[in-house]
Amino acid sequence: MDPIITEICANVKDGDVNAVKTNVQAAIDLGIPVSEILNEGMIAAMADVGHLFEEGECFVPEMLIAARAMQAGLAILKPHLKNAEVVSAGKVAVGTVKGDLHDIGKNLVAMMLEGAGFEIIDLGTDVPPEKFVQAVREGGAQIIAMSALLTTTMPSIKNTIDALAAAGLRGQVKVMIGGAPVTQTYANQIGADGFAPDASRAVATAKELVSIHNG
Ligand code: B1M
Repeated sequence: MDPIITEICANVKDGDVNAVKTNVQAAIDLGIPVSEILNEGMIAAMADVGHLFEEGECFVPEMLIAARAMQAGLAILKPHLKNAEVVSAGKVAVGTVKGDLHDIGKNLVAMMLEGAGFEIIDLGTDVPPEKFVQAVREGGAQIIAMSALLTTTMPSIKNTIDALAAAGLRGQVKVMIGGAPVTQTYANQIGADGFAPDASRAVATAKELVSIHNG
């Protein structure tokens, strides 16, 4: 691994925003693939922070500081996440479900989808089912993309699917889900149309769902 990637990983863990910005830009300038900077540098750092948290060796403030550094790096990577391939337009409402404040994965999914040509309605975090319903009814979203990072907020995904059904909209929107504790099995159980384990596969899933949606 290029030493700069190891450095970016350490910078994110330390929450050193300036060093992350400088080193991510330097890595891009060196021609290191964006996927390597993202996966082996930045996402790996957040995984480490998560392990430290589990072991009681770091706490919520440290997680927040690392998250802020990660977001700073993502802002620099964003223009480079664009996919050259042009896809048919689709409108996706993206949000982290009710009760859940984690937004890095959701932002990454939104960026990758945007880069792949999708129109994004970003509903933010802690999104109640009725806001997703509104995004379909008034915003014309063809896909609802829900992220959940906590086992305790996974039921909010199912509640949102139920709310779409209760509003009579389930037949006109595709639902895709993801986030660390979410699995394909869970997606099948609750009647979601698609699942993706990471942001790049979220693009493939959204493309598939749009083509089904458009018949
Ligand atoms: Co939180 N947190 N956190 N946290 N946090 C986790 C998720 C945790 C696993 C840490 C741990 O214990 N190891 C744990 C959850 C345990 C569980 O439920 N099983 C946890 C906990 C417990 C908590 C609190 C309850 C802590 C507390 O207060 N006691 C609290 C809850 C607050 C709330 O939401 N109500 C909390 C708070 C926070 C912070 C606010 C401090 C901060 C979030 C800041 C922010 O997001 N702006 C934070 C962080 C940073 C984390 C960890 C360390 C990192 C998360 C992250 O950003 N990962 C996390 C540990 C971990 O994940 N290893 C942890 C990087 C990101 C790129 O990955 O979001 O998984 P991820 O997204 C991936 C894929 O999952 C996928 O694509 C992305 C990669 O390509 N993906 C999708 C995501 N959404 C998708 C949607 C799709 C498709 C793919 O389609 C729609």
